[in-house]
Amino acid sequence: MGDPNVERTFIMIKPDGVHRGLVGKIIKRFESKGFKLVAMKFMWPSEQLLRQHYSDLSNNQFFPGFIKYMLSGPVVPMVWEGLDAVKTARFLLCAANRKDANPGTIRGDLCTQTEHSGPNVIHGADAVEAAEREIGLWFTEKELVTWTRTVDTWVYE
Ligand code: IDP
Ligand code: MG
Repeated sequence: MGDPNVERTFIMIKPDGVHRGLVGKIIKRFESKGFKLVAMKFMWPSEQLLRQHYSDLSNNQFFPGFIKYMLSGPVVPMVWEGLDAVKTARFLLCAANRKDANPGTIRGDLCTQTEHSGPNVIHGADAVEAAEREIGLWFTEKELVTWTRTVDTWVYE
């Protein structure tokens, strides 16, 4: 186990989050939680990249519709670093299915309809290994910025 303070997670604002103008609000949640931004892009992903990213879902009946949704606009892939970043980010997101997402969480507050779990604003890696794989898919090593927040010298002794 590495130092949990430097765990990294992969987060992506999905097309509905971008179309609905929720980018700033979502980024704010991670900043407020004390996470440090390591990388971020604004891009319209290729179908190939999305199929690679979501390869474990490809046998599901909903997959073709899901890919169409994910191709419906640009997305904001990001890497955030912090204490237990993967697990903590999943708590901030909450359940994929909107009716199970608690108020106060990103999905609970921002997802609108409740009958299925399609457009749900945000993706978050569900394990450390998944985060590493996903970071490698969306970012080059050079795009991951190593920096120290000046505030950290006050927060962490
Ligand atoms: P997660 O995003 O919380 O990790 P997963 O079950 O891993 O949830 O599913 C990945 C994504 O696939 C979901 O966020 C959602 O956008 C989509 N998805 C999952 N189940 C369904 C479904 O039954 N219909 C449509 N889309 C689905
Ligand atoms: Mg998942």
